[in-house]
Amino acid sequence: MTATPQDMANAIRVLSMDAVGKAKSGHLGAPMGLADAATVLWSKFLKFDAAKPDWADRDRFVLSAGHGSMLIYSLLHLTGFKAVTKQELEAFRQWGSKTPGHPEFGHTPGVETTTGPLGQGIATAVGMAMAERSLSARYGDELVDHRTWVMAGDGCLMEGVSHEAISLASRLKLSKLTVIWDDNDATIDGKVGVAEAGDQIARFKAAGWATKAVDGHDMGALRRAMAWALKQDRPSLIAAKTLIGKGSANFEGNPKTHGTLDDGEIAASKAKIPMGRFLQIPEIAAMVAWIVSPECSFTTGFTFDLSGGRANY
Ligand SMILES: Cc1ncc(C[n+]2csc(CCOP(=O)(O)OP(=O)(O)O)c2C)c(N)n1
Ligand SMILES: [Mg+2]
Repeated sequence: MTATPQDMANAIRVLSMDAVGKAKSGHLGAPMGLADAATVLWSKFLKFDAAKPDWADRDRFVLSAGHGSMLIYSLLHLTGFKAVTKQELEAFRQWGSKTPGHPEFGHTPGVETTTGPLGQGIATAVGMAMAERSLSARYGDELVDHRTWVMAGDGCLMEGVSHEAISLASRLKLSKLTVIWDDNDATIDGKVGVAEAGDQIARFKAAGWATKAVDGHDMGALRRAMAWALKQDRPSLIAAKTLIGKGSANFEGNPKTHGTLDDGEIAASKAKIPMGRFLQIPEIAAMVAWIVSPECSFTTGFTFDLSGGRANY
C-alpha cells in the first residue's frame, strides 16, 4: 500500500471525525476544510523536527482558528510527535488529556501558542515573526532563519486585534510571515454575510501585504501559492477558498459542519473515505512511508519497527 498527499488529508479528516464523534463535542468544519492546505504546508514547507519539538530555529505554525484543534492534533499525530498518541486522540476534550478543546501552549508539544479566542493567534504570530527578525539581526541568519505560518478563519479576521496586527506586520515588512485564510464563507452563525460584508483580500492589500487567492482543495495550486509566499518581500496572505466540512457526505460546504456531525453522518462520510476508525496499522505505515520520503521536508519522530504487526510510532 502506498499513500498519497490526498491520503494524508483524508487521514486528518478521519481522525478529526473520530475524535469529535467520540467526544460528541468539538469542531469538524475547519479541520476537514483545511486538511488539504495543511497537508501541503506540513509536508512540503514547514520546517520542523517532530523528534525535537522545541528546536529553536523551527518554523512556527499557529492555528489561529483554535476551535479547529483536531487539525493540529491530527498533524502532530501523523507526523510523529510522540506526545500525541492514538490514545490522546481518543481522549480528545477529556480532562487531563494532551488534546484539549483548544490548543494550549506548554501542554501539548508542537502547539506554539494557545489559541481559541479568535484573532489572538494571528496577533501572536506577528509577534513571533518580529522576534525572529530581531534575533536574526542579533545572531545572524545561520542561527536564526525561520518562518511563521498561520491558519486563520473568518472569525479571526473579524476581530479588531487582527487590524492592528496586520498593519504592524506590514510596517515592519515581516516577509517571513504567511497567513493562510480559510475562506469558507461560513462561521458558527451561518454564512459570513450575516456578520461581515468586507473584502478581506482588498483589506490585506491596502495594508501592504502581498495577496493571492487559490482553490484551497487544489494541492498543486496551494503548493505554488506557498512557494510564491517564500519569495515575497512583505508579509503574505493566501486566501484559500475552501468548503467547510469538506468530505462530509451530506453537508460539505454547509455552515452546519462548523461544530459536530452526528454518528450517522460521520459513518456516511467515512464510508466515502476508505479508512478505519482511528486508522489501522497499514494506513499509518503507508502514511509514514510517504511522509519520510524525499517528497517531504521535515524530520519525523517516527521509528520504523513495524514487526509483529505493530507500528512503533
Ligand atoms: C473572540 C471570540 N469570540 C467568539 C468565539 C466563539 N466562536 C468560536 S468559533 C466561532 C466562529 C468562527 O468562524 P470561522 O473563523 O469562520 O470558523 P469556521 O466556522 O469557518 O470553522 C465563534 C464565534 C471565540 N472563539 N472567540
Ligand atoms: Mg469560516
